[in-house]
Amino acid sequence: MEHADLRKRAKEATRHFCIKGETGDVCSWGSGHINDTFLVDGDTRYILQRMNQSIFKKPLEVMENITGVTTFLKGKIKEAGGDELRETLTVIFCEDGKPLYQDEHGDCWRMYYMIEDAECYNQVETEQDFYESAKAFGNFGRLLSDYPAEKLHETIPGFHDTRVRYDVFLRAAEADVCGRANDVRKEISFFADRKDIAGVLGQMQAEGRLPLRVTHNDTKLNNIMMDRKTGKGICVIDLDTVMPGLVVHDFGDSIRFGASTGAEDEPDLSKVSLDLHLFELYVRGFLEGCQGSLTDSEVALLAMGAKVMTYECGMRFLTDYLQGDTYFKIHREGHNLDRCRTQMKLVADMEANWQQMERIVEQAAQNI
Ligand code: ADP
Ligand code: GN1
Ligand code: MG
Repeated sequence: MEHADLRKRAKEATRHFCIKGETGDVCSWGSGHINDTFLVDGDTRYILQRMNQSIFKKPLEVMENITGVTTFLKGKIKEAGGDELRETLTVIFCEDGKPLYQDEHGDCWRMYYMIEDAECYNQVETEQDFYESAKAFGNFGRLLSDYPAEKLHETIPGFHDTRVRYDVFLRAAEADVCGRANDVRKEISFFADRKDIAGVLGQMQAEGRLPLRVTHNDTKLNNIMMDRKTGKGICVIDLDTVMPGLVVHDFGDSIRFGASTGAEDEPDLSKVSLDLHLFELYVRGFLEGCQGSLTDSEVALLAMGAKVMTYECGMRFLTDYLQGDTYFKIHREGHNLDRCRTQMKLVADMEANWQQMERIVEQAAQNI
């Protein structure tokens, strides 16, 4: 759809929410891969999103999760004397009392307060930021440790079931609906050769060696707002995939995105490698944020979480490339392939530095 059209529809959608004062311009915002995000200008600024309904099939259930979790977090934030309007998302309800507005095309829109005086990054700019983001993501999971998990809907079934992801990837390579498979044989083999990685964590969970917790499941650096004044991770955003999951996945997803020396979509692979110093900082920050709430097995599997999530994400990008770029937003030809290759480079780096990664985790755990 023409961008101007969508913006017009976004502006129309704002009218249905209970908002303060006059609103001004509505413009495209952020660099998420999934939803269409807009900034609504005015005395109070808002974030408006058209939810991606081909991915989130039950938008109301997503919003039930988000209102449940944010209400719960607000209670904890108030108890600790924090600012409940900045330290978690605030869902703005519609005039009919619903947490989303469905327009005449069937599209679902939702709105939050814009978190002001805060920034989110697509790449680490300062080490301190990364460390603070780790503390905040660790703390986010800890705060939700007594959230009633049975109330949560599974918004994307099997979201981090890496084994299932592997099967879907193989089928996509076989079906080859876009005729792209021949040009990416090397990439396909990379994931197939390492298929054992896909089963490790699921197996540990099945054996009861890794607990299911309420996790975020999408902990990349641009899903956390960093306070401009204090430099702290002030608000964890993008709560669409808060579901029962593994804490090592949350840890790992942050590493694959943030502990890389290059952007997730960097086409020049010579710029992409795993930065062990950033890895160490994140381990320390995350453990600090978790405040001793992790089991020994969880700590012992943090490095594995990083490898599995990087492998899984790379495979998802390749699957999407093979299927014709229908899932992740792309902004150029071959965008998903570039993303896949950065993840492959990182997995290879992790393999090469495996013992060091494990040692870093061990030492950080001893010093906490
Ligand atoms: P997606 O699922 O597409 O990644 P997000 O919910 O992460 O969507 O939003 C996309 C981007 O919009 C974020 O990376 C961030 O830059 C911005 N954003 C989202 N919600 C807020 C908010 N409440 N305040 C400020 N910025 C936000
Ligand atoms: C998507 O929504 P966003 O852009 O924060 C994706 C994540 C991937 C990530 C890769 C719901 O995250 O799982 O790891 O892209 N979210 C969904 O950058 O699929
Ligand atoms: Mg996001």
